[in-house]
Amino acid sequence: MTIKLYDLAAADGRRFSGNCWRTQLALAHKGLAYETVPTRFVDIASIGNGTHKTIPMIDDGGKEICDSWVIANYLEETYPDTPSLFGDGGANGPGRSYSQFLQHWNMRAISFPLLHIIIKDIYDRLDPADQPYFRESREKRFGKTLEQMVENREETLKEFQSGLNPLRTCLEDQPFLCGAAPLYPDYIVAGQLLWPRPISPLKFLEDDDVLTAWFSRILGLFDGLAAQQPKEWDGV
Ligand SMILES: N[C@@H](CCC(=O)N[C@@H](CS)C(=O)NCC(=O)O)C(=O)O
Repeated sequence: MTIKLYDLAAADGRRFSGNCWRTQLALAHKGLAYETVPTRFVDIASIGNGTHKTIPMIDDGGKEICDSWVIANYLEETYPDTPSLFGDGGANGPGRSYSQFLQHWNMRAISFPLLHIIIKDIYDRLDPADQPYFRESREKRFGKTLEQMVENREETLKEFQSGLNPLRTCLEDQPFLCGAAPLYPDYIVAGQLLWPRPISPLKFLEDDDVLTAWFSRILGLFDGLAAQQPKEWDGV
C-alpha cells in the first residue's frame, strides 16, 4: 500500500517545508512506497478527516498520522523490519532520545533564527490563496509585520551560522551526525536546511564548511531525492 504524504507546496509546486522533508527522508530511509500530495496552507483544514491543523500528515491505508515526530515513531513501530530511523534498539533505544534532544535543540538553534531570516521569502513564494492567511497568522503570532521580522536578517544570519558550531564539531569526526550512516537526527537538521534552500537567495553555508560536505552527502541519498528540489540559495 502506498503511503500518502501531505506536503506543503509553494505556488510553483516546490516543496520547502522542513517538517515535511524530515518525514519524506524518513519514508525513503525505510524504503516504504509513498507519494507526496502538494498541499497549501488553505487546504490543510480539508485534508483527511478534517481535524489536522498542520502538515506533514501521512495516510497509511486509511490511518492518518500528523506531526513529523509522531510520524517517525509510528513508522519505526509499525515497520520494524525496515531500516531503523533511530539505530540500535529502534523506538526503545538511545537513538530515539538523541533524536528528541536534537529536535528540541534544532527548534531553538536552527529553526527560530531561520524563520527570522526567510519569513518574507516564504511569503513571496506562497500561492496567492495562502498569502493573506500566512501574513495575518504570523504577524499576529510575532506581533510584527513580516518585513519588520527580517529587518536585521544579516545579523541573524551570522548568529545562525555560529549557532551551528556543535554540529560542525560532531561532523569533523564522522560523515553523519549519527556516525557512519545517516539516521533520523540527520534528517531533522537536513530537513531544516531544505527549508531555505529552495526559497531564499542568501548564502547560509560556506563552500568549505564541514556542514556543506555533510549536506551534499544528504542530498545524494536515495538517488538524489532532496537534490531534485529546485535551488534558490547560494550553495549546494
Ligand atoms: N510539530 C509539527 C509542526 C508542523 C508544522 O508547523 N507544519 C506547518 C508547515 S511546515 C503547518 O502545517 N502549519 C500550518 C499553519 O500554520 O496553519 C511537526 O513536526 O510536524
